[in-house]
Amino acid sequence: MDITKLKNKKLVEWLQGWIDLCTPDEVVFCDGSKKQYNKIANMLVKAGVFIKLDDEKKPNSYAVRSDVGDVARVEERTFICSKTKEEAGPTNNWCDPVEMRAILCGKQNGLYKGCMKGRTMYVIPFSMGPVDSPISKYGIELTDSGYVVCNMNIMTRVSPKILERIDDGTEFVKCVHSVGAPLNPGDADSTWPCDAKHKYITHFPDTREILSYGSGYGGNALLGKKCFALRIASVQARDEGWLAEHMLILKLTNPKGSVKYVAAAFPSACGKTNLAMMEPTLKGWKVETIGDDIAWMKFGEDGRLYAINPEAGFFGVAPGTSMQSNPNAMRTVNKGNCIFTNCAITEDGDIFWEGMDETPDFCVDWLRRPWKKGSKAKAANPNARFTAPASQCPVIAKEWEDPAGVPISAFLFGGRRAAVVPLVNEATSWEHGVFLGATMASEKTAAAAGVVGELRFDPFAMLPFCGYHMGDYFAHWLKIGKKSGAKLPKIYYVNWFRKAADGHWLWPGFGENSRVLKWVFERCDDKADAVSTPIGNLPKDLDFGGLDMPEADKKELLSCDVEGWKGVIPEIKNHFAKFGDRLPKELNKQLEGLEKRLSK
Ligand code: O2Y
Ligand code: MN
Repeated sequence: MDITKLKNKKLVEWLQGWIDLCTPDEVVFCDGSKKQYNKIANMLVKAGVFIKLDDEKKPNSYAVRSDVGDVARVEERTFICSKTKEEAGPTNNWCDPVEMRAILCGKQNGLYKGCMKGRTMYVIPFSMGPVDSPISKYGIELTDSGYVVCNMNIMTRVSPKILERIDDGTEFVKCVHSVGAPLNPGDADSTWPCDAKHKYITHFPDTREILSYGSGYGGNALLGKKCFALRIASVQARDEGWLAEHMLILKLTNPKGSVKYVAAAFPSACGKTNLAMMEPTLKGWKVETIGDDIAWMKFGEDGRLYAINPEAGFFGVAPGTSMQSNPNAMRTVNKGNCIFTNCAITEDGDIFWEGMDETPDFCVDWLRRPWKKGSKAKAANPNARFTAPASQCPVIAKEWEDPAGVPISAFLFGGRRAAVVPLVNEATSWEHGVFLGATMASEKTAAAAGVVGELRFDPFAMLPFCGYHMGDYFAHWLKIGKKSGAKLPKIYYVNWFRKAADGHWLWPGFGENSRVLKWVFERCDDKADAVSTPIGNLPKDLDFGGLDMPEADKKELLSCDVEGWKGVIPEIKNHFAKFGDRLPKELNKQLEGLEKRLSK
């Protein structure tokens, strides 16, 4: 494929405009084929960017190390460029779209001007979600990073078919990415080119555009993920009446073979991938994975919300992942076909990170230094990642790519709370559930002993990912609940991280979380009892069978700490105040109701 074969004038103009501005030496259209992936990966190996791992340990897999100044998403350099600051709201960085375009695309000294000199521009046509699903959407990412091309091949569906559709007029999200490191003839290239001092991750919701400059890492550069599937998609979802959420999707099967689908929102680093691939300890119960990070949901004709996972791979946090914490993630990466970013490399050509089941005596750390067992320094960067095809997950549900999506029965919200918040709490209504989502929070620092730490609110786990005013986002959730004929999921707030006054964990977590899923499942069928409390419905009984736990701990996990909740109210008020008059009145009513019930 080349640009001369395209017939869509607008598409050609867009593409040619970027070629003219970025002046790459070459333009390559990506087709998602194994052949092209291998060709680019081999080229990256030759350039010293990719390190081929041992084919017995990790078949067809590569390690790559980033620049030390480019190891994570950069929220402070992430901008929503809506027409007005008010539209972006108090939780986003805003920049005037005209100003941002001048900084990035100015014909005289815009950052993109000549930024791909000496490099190849790759044109990646991709689908978020199964091709042809009514819930999926298309994008094209232009990038000068071979690393990004390989990762996008795993994380999204790349295909010439999508370019054909776009050429035929199907709408698409325009994504442009440059590492910001042009090369003059004779310049030596870096193994991780970037412009660490001038990063811009920018979103133009009105024109459905993403312009990313300076970083080659994860969420900053793989533009299908956080930039498109959450920030731009949340705006599309608002305008079109659906939901784009930072949620895992799991399939839960009970011992009788009956199935329900659950979607769950937790802030980053709260174990979403672990829950999505969990091995239940409860006999006869089964969890299978549909997605581990993002859910797009639309109403079906039956009034239920149907969810797809818009992604095709996992970009999982490596440190802490082990056969103990997430055996199915380990099995997924052990099948190979993965990219490991900022992990350590062992002497026998395998990968290592902190928390893995076995620690090698020696390895080379992510900063390329020799590393010895017992060293103080971390072998892997704390935000080291594996990029793995979802299809390789041993517990991937057979319907994970069903274009129709899966019907959601329950939403789970949660955060890390050492005190006050019970193990599970059921919302009494949709509005109450939206209140629970809007007040999602974790303690700022790891609170030790039953102490109420200062809270960091992360509504719906969307704080860094909502592409518009969060007050309007709450209103959108409330509007979804008012859709006529809607058969809405039930809503729950869970907390796996409660500690007792002496500092011990009250709940074992991991596979034992299946006990909470069982209660949720049975509540959805009206088959489990609950106790009404000021904060919501708590389990009358939970299946603790076979768990060696003090009765006092069980009681503490399942009771309403009235005094503790009274202490949280002022923090919720401060949090709500941020949204000014865009905070829906229903949420203030919920807060007043809670306050009244607590003081009865
Ligand atoms: O640091 C990054 O670029 C990745 S952040 C990320 C990756 C996968 C899933 N979730 C997240 C997140 O921050 O929520
Ligand atoms: Mn995430």
